[in-house]
Parts: sequence; structure tokens; C-alpha cells
Amino acid sequence: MRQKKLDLSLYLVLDPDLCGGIDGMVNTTRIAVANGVTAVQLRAEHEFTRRDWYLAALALKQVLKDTTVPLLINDQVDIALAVEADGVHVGQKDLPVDVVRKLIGADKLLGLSISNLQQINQVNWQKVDYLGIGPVFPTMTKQDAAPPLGITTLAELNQCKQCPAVAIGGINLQNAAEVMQSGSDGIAVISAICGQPNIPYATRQLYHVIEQAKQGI
Ligand code: TZP
Ligand code: MG
Repeated sequence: MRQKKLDLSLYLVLDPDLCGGIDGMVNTTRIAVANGVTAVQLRAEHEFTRRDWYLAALALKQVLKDTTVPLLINDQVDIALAVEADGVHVGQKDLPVDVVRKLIGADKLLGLSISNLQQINQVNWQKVDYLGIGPVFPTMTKQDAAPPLGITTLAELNQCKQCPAVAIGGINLQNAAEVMQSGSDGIAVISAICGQPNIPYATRQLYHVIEQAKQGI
């Protein structure tokens, strides 16, 4: 894909259950972006109606409109188009990336989740802008998560990538540095930011670890 402006360093994936609904996601985003988050994805697993998706996406678009932080929508292509979001993120059970690309056009961002070597070998590199690789560690946040990869396998998968990749799953302040050192372009987190008692502090700490790792400190 043509290179688009995308900084995966600290990628916040929003979960209405952990953030406290739409208002909670909006507040979390506002604070997190002010403290270093570089990309935001709206994602919901249950009890989120299509109207909720739309209203949440619209509100998030508003929060991010004067920033350089892109808004991506998990799986729901029509919601992304309806609010003119910056892109879509899909998993292995969602629409294939060539179909999503056709629907969203060449200029939008498109991310794809992969969790093993077979999946990375099948990636249509012409269509995707970045990969989400995980879960790296055990996570309580995703119900149907694949078995955790661990750092060694993450590093192996990172060697196969032909586009930027963000690591996801159980990433926190303690393990963020080793995730970066395994060749990831950034980390994606839900629970390390959503629902944290001190979101500014949690975000700043993560950002600091990532920046240090990028500088090889
Ligand atoms: N995909 C793989 S693991 C995961 C997703 C959406 C959940 C990550 O959540 P957390 O709380 O950062 O472990
Ligand atoms: Mg999905």
C-alpha cells in the first residue's frame, strides 16, 4: 500500500465495557491523546447496538478532529464510512482485506489482525497498511483470543512482516519494552489504559517506555 501517515507507537483500543460506555470512551480518548496516544480504535464485543457504534464513532471523530491521531473502526466498514473515520481494522473472521479495501478506497487506513505464521504468510500486502500481531501475552479482555504467542514468536513474526506492525494482548508497563525490542513498531493496549484509575499517568508512563525503547535506551 502507498505509505500513509500512521504512528503506531501507542495505539489505544477502546472497549466500552472497560471505559464506562460511550461517555467513558470519549473521556478516555481525550485524556489519553493529550498524554501520548498516537492512534485510536473503536472496538466493542457485546451489548453495543449499531446505533451505539455510530454515536460512539461520531463522538470520537469529534474529539480527534483537531489532532493528528487517526480514528479506526473495528470491523464495521459502514460505520467507518458514515463518520468519515480514518480507517478500519479487521480480523481473520471479518470481511477479507481486498473486499474492505474496495469498500473504503485507497486513502483510508486498513489494519489486519494476525496471530500465527500461517496467517502472516497469507497477508495480502498490497491491501493492508499495518498488522496487529497478538495476543502476545494472556489477556482477560478478549473472549476468544488465540493462545498467547510469547516474545520469541512475536519476534519471529515481526521478521516476516512487509508493513508496520503493532503488538497486542496483555501488554503493560512491565513488558512494553521487550515487546518494542522484538521488532514491533508500537504497542496496542486496552486494559493498560481503559479503566485505569489514573489515565494521564498510565498513558504517559507507557509512552515514555516506548520512546526509550525506540531510542535504544
Ligand atoms: N486482540 C488480541 S488480544 C486483544 C485484542 C483485541 C485484547 C487486548 O486487550 P488488553 O487488555 O490490552 O490485553
Ligand atoms: Mg473483528
